[in-house]
Amino acid sequence: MNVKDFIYERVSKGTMHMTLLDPAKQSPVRAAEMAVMAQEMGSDAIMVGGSTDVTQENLDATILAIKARATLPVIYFPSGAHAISRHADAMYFMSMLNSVNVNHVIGEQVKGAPIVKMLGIEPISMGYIIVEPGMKVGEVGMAKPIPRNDPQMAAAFALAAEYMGMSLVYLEAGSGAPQPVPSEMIAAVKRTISVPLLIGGGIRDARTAEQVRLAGADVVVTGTVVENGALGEDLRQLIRAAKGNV
Ligand code: 1GP
Repeated sequence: MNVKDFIYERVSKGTMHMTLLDPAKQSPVRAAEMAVMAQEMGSDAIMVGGSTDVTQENLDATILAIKARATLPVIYFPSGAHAISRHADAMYFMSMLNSVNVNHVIGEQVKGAPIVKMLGIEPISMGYIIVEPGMKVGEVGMAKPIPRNDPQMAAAFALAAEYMGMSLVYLEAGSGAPQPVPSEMIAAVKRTISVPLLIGGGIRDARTAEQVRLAGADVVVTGTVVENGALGEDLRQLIRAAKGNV
């Protein structure tokens, strides 16, 4: 089964949890340990990516190390066409829809598409929408973040993504955001679209993960909480809350 079908089937049964690992933030060996731990604690897939300092070398090495030890699907979450790994099970083929820089909307994608085809990686189309505060990814991507008090604007962006044929929509508050995407915004987007909705940024505890799930997330994404070494019982509780089997 390809990874897109896996995601679609899995979200039809309930909310998923995905663990994001940034290849620039730890050694490949450590990333693999974190992936194994996340898998044991119930995470459903590993995303690999980061806004800065991802190179072909650290990307390949990290994905290979993870795949040698974990059995979860590994999905590349790119920040551009400068690094693309043939070792990933799939990659998000994504457009930052609210960037003011056309390079992040379609430029990197034009550079990357022939490489993805040549390497035979499964592309999963995704509309990527930055919500305030946006953090590093909003800055690097030159996003005009969706105001936190404007759920209708988020819903309109998400619906445009679906109408353009994108298979997934990702609302991103930015890694390390003080608060996640607001629940009212998640709910408004969920009511509007029919493709799976990913929510990430600022989800660090079980209570927040549960709020995000109850608001309508199909996939809850966490990164920092694993990077910070919270690999014990707290992570298990967070993943349970994200998936609803608390
Ligand atoms: C990145 O939003 C995710 O796309 C991860 O955010 O690091 O805050 O979990 P955190």
